[in-house]
Amino acid sequence: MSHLRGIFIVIEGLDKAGKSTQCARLVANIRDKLNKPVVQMRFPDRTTPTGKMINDYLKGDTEVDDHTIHLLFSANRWEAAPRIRELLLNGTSVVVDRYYWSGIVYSLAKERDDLTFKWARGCDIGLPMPDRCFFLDLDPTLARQRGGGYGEERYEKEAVQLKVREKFEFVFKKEDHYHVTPLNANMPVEQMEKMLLKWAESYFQQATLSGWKID
Ligand code: DGP
Ligand code: NA
Ligand code: NA
Repeated sequence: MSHLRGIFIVIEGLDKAGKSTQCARLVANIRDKLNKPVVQMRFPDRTTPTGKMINDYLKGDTEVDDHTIHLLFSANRWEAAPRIRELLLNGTSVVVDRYYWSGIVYSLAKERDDLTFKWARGCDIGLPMPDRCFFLDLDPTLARQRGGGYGEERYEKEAVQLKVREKFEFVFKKEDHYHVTPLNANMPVEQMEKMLLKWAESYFQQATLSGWKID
């Protein structure tokens, strides 16, 4: 008897690129159209103790040193890693809204000489690797115009978003490019939804337990 492990999908992008919508729809489609068990997660998970500290920082209620907050975001992912592994091994797929790529780029956007790519990447080495990361790419000028503009949180400013986008491009060129598929997020929601579902469907078709491992 063989059973397939779940697939691990990450959706990355700038603020307001449509990640949350696409995650929710992909999860519903995997469950209802492909009839596979699936769980949706997001980082930062603001419900845990590290998540509460991160939330206070994002709201501007606290000031936290740049390295320290980077480590907290990373810890917020690490504390979920055993659950992600367990779900995948038990055959449940996992769709995640943001992952370590966000971790790197939001820190690199601060442009500190002592906060390097190597340091930022290092903290998340060893986390479960997704089968695929979809990067919903959207010009920050267009993103800003979406649904009421940016909110009030720390990074939700056009100048920051432009920097973050530049850093995403830099990071995807640098490493893990084979895990990442950039998608132009300036397309109708339904079209993007269909593309992601199609990808998941064909991935399930190709997959066999023997060919899959978690690294
Ligand atoms: P979200 O809940 O997806 O809107 O994310 C909240 C904000 O936190 C968003 O501006 C992106 C930022 N963010 C997400 N992950 C990380 C991370 O690992 N490090 C840093 N510095 N910022 C992050
Ligand atoms: Na946000
Ligand atoms: Na979001």
